[in-house]
Amino acid sequence: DNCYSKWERIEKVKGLWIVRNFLSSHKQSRLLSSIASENWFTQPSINQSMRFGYQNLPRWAIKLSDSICQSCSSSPSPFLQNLSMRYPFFDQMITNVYQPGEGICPHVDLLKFEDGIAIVSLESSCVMDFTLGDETVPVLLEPGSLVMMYGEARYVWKHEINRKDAGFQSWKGQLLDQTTRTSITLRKLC
Ligand code: AKG
Repeated sequence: DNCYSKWERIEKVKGLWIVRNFLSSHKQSRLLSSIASENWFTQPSINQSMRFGYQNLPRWAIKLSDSICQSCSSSPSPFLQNLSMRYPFFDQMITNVYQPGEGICPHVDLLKFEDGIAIVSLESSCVMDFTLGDETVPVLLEPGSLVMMYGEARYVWKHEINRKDAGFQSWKGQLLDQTTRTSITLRKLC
């Protein structure tokens, strides 16, 4: 099906796009089961799993990568259309599990990764802040959403998730109900 209309450009941050309903709730559950069956997160001290190399990606990550690629090919962004011809599309994956109150400090992704980075969000909604100088652009990441970053969004703006304030985050004046959040970040090594 054509995902064209689902792509939303975050105007203030050049190169930042989101597909809010990228994964149906059924697909989100299936993905969470696949992640659970990897047995990566059996101890509370382990909250991240990384895979390097296309061959080392789990089957579900390859399927996810394929569907992101397909969606990019029919996106309104010429950059993403062109990116969809890259092969492999992604060859590195990080799955992160964040407990309430946990986030990630402001950063620009390492230069060893090519342009064109995907983040798929599962479970708890959160706000990701994009910052450049004294400007901050908050973006709500709902479960099942896909974010694509390239160009300025990837190389110039920092991104962060700050859930530290006593575990609270708000969006448009509403407190977000914070639970565990799982994310899958897909990238390609240079
Ligand atoms: C990173 O791993 O560099 C991230 O920014 C992860 C973001 C996320 O978990 O949503």
